[in-house]
Amino acid sequence: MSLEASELILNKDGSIYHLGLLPEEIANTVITVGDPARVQKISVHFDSIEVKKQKREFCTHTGIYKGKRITVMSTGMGTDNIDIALTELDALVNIDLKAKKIKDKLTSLDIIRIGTTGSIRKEIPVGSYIISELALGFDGLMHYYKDDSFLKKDIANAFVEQTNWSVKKALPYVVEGGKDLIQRLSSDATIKGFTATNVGFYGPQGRILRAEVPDPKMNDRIAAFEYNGHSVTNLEMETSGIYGISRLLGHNAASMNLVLANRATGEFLENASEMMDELIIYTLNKI
Ligand code: R1P
Repeated sequence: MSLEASELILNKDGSIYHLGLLPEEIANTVITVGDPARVQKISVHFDSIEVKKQKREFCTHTGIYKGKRITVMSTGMGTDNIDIALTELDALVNIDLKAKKIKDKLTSLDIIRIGTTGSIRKEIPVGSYIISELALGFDGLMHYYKDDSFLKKDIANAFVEQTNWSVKKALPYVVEGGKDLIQRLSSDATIKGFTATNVGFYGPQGRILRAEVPDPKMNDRIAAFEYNGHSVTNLEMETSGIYGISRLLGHNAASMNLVLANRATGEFLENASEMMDELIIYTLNKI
């Protein structure tokens, strides 16, 4: 049975709808970043670049770094974009776009996020590199898919109970990253973390400029949560979606994040650009 034109949407040139990419234009190792400007900061290190494409917030470069073919792609901000980016990346490798049929032999991608984040713990200072072993999704994305077998329900339940999480928000979910990939990317230079993914940057992360939030102590309660040795380390906006969709579709994912802000001390990193360059080179040399 082939997929309907309304479900698997292709552009006139046969490329996938939002990413604007053809199957041959992506590598099996994909680096994702939030900021489109970060794509060039990564591909500048490539020995050669074969593809440069941009559609909406999805800017993609594919090239060779030290003999390895790598794609780097921006996703924009948020797990709503991650749903699109990862589902379409999967379609590029696992669906025959011409026949509109799922392939018999499936391909597993390595998906590595290089992002920025805020720490909620005093002991994880700005300038740290956090690699997420687990993600805590406040975004609700994974509740829209049937398979929930890989979700860590005991941790999510304990979180809801301990923090008295408001029922007006989406039910939090917990999902693991790809263990082997995380191990390969870890070293003394990185801190293993449990990353909470929020649906926004201001109210959803407890930032108050003009609009009040119902629970100004939310981040303290998130930081106080502990279950079987798991404590939340940082907040950002993509990792739970990347880990969730990757698990769902059989890909390996790891999320590396530079700590720009420390929400517990109020500090913000001054040499963010240099430290991001270091994280980029570190990651390129490990994958
Ligand atoms: C917010 O400023 C954005 O920065 C972080 C958050 O997850 C969110 O996307 O990541 P990126 O720097 O990768 O965009």
